[in-house]
Amino acid sequence: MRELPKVELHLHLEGAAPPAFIRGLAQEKRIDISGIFTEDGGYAYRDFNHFLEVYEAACSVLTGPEEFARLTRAVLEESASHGVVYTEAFLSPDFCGGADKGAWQEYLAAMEEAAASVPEITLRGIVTCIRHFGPEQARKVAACAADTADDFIVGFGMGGAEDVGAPADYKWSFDCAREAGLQITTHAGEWGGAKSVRDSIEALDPVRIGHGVQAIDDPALCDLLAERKITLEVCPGSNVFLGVYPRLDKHPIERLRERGVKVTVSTDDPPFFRTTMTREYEALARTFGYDEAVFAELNQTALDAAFCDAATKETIR
Ligand code: ES4
Ligand code: ZN
Repeated sequence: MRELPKVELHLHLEGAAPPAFIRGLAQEKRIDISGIFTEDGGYAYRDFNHFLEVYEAACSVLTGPEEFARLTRAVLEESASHGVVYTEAFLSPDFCGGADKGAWQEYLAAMEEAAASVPEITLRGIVTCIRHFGPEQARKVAACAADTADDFIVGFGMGGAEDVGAPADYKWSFDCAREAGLQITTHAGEWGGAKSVRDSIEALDPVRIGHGVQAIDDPALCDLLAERKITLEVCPGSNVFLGVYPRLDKHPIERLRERGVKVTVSTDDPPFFRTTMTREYEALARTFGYDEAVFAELNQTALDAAFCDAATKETIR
């Protein structure tokens, strides 16, 4: 399972930071974030909102472009070791100099150069705003995204607390990014129900949705997703770890697939959820009987929905 070539579309770069890497940087910089670690060296948090706080604390040791270059190398080497050949990572100007355009360009250059040093895997970036930082900050993030749209920065998205504000509050940012040529995804239907997916589609017109799994509760919405071929970036391990579903056998990934919804598999924030792409595949094989043919289909769906250009896709196929 580990060797099987994999395409991953939903990975938060900072959220993929190995805890030992973050702890090492904290020691180097004499920043005390010892409270965010468990005794066995993992990340410690109680629930999703606390996760977002711990996530920010971990990011506080990523103080400059060089730290992000080191992070990028560490994350890509780990992904490549699980057979991932192509990955799209959410990159956050908010954690890279506070969504200042000049700073963002420097951080981005460092990440892109670092990615080129790991040739076993192709990385593309999705600039992401953070919903609970508010619409005004999101506009600054969108400006950074629009400013750096190219062959590497291929998308724009939104993560963070799904219960803060409404998708429509972020419409200006998404339109700005789209006009710059970026493709659109947004987190929805992880916590906010099927309504959150519907509202996001109406307000932001995404071609992909991060999670989106709660759409299963609204059959007409599933039909709409299938019809429009809106691809879901499903993160089963993340959903089970955070308690969106009590166990993988209750997770709707297979029911969505049966209904004709385009689904793909990703890890979200692997060390936070104690997962890897290998573990995701093993768990899906065990629980739903997924075999090589199903994994080939999931990877083809992911490649079809990837935001990179056609020539890049050819090098992955
Ligand atoms: C997230 Cl803002 C952010 N970062 C990492 N993982 C996330 N999941 C949802 N929002
Ligand atoms: Zn996510």
